[in-house]
Amino acid sequence: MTAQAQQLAGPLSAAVANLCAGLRPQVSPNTAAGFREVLRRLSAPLQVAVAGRIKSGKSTLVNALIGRRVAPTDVGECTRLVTRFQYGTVDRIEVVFTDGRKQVLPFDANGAIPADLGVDVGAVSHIEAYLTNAVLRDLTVIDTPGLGSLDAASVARTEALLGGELDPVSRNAVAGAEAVLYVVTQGVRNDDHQALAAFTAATAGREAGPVNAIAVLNKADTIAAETVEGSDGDTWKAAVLLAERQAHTLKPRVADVIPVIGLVAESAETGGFTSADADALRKLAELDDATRETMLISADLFVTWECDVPVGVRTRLLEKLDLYGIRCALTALDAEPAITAGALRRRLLDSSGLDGVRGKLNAVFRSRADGIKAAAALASITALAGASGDPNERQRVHDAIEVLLAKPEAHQLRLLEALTLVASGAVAMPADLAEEVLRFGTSPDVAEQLGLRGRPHPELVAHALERAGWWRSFASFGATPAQSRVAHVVHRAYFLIWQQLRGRR
Ligand SMILES: Nc1nc2c(ncn2[C@@H]2O[C@H](COP(=O)(O)OP(=O)(O)OP(=O)(O)O)[C@@H](O)[C@H]2O)c(=O)[nH]1
Ligand SMILES: [Mg+2]
Repeated sequence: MTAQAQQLAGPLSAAVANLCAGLRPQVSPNTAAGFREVLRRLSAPLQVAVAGRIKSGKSTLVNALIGRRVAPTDVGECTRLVTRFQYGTVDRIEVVFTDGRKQVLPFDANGAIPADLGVDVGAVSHIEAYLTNAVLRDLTVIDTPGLGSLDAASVARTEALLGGELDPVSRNAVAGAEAVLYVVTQGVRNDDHQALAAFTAATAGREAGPVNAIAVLNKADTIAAETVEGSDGDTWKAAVLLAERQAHTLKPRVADVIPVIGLVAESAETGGFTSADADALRKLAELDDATRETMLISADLFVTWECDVPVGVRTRLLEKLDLYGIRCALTALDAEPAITAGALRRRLLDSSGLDGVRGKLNAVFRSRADGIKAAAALASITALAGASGDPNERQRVHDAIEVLLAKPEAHQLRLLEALTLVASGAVAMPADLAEEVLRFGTSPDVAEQLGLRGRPHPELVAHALERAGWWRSFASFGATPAQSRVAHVVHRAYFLIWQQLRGRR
């Protein structure tokens, strides 16, 4: 128990682990087996699924985040399988079959998962990749096949893996994702219900919301700036504007939408961008302006136009950076002709927006891993008890959870639950109140949670107290029972902020 307790993400996970361990002797063997799985998962790193439409660049982004080109992109059988990237002390790939068998696989010559596995893919449940990369120490990244693909089998596999406790196979095999990084491209418009449906499928029934879901607007380099009003023809500015608009559509199902160029990020972060590439770019930067401009008009012209840099080298540059990345590199070289290959790589990384994605992952997932894991575990426990078919067992588990949630130290857990209820629409709230509640999920910064960023301290204190009072009376007089439950939690949240702020000065 102590070894396990050390790996728990924090006090909330520990409280739920205790609950789970305490209930285990009181439930049926089946439910107890499920609880054991919940306990095991509580002490593992946060599980983040990367989900989205087919060919939206999920695997490319996974590689960029891990810092290693290990997930196959574009072609191969693996793009139809779920792959879990988790921390290990030795690099190793395992194919897990639906009957539970496992088979170790060699990496291919480039250190990636081979495009062809050499096994019967129909019998494969998923792939486990254990890597020594430090990023994975506190985050397990799950690459998923594109949703919206015609291949119903891979969709079913993904849903089974991400969703579920109730599926007897995955109950024992793999646990579901606790958070989602949802990859969208320019295609998502205000009225794109299909995208939202795909999103719901990606989270496979588990409630997703601002607490455990982030979206990225990927392939930002391919956005036609002239189609985005206010962009002044600047691609990145267009991406930022578009991401804001998509956030408007997707919130509060996601905490935010962040623009990124996964391809450039991957090349810059995984060693894909080499000093030979930098040399080739240097040569291109020295071409006369007219030639350069012509070559940058299209990928076709870039490769076929007469110039000193060999066609093969240009094709490679295009594969690694696409035209936008090449343009960024040439601009950097114009400004600083003697720039080193390393510094050029850094510039490309900066232009990719990956730092923004990492920042969001930290702010939304890493800093709240304890709460997210604890909430997911509670949901699993509830689902397991519900599936047992025994009303007494269900009641016992329900009561135990209520006792846990009533404890003061479980406040953060109740707040996460309230956020998800409001975000998903399960508890209806007037728009202004919903927005106020959801602000608690947007940032760990107290002033921002109050909606008063940059305001003087006394104003924050007064506001927290005023809102605490308001929500308490709303809980008692103005609300439906479901709203009232949320309102009590919000009142408490304001009260705790008030206490904390008052103590500070
Ligand atoms: N221009 C551009 N191309 C990208 C970007 N990200 C990925 N791609 C390309 O898009 C194609 C698909 O990328 P993948 O990473 O395989 O996409 P995926 O979503 O994993 O695809 P499936 O797993 O088959 O659904 C590849 O050719 C990538 O090189 C990007 O930011 N910009
Ligand atoms: Mg893929």
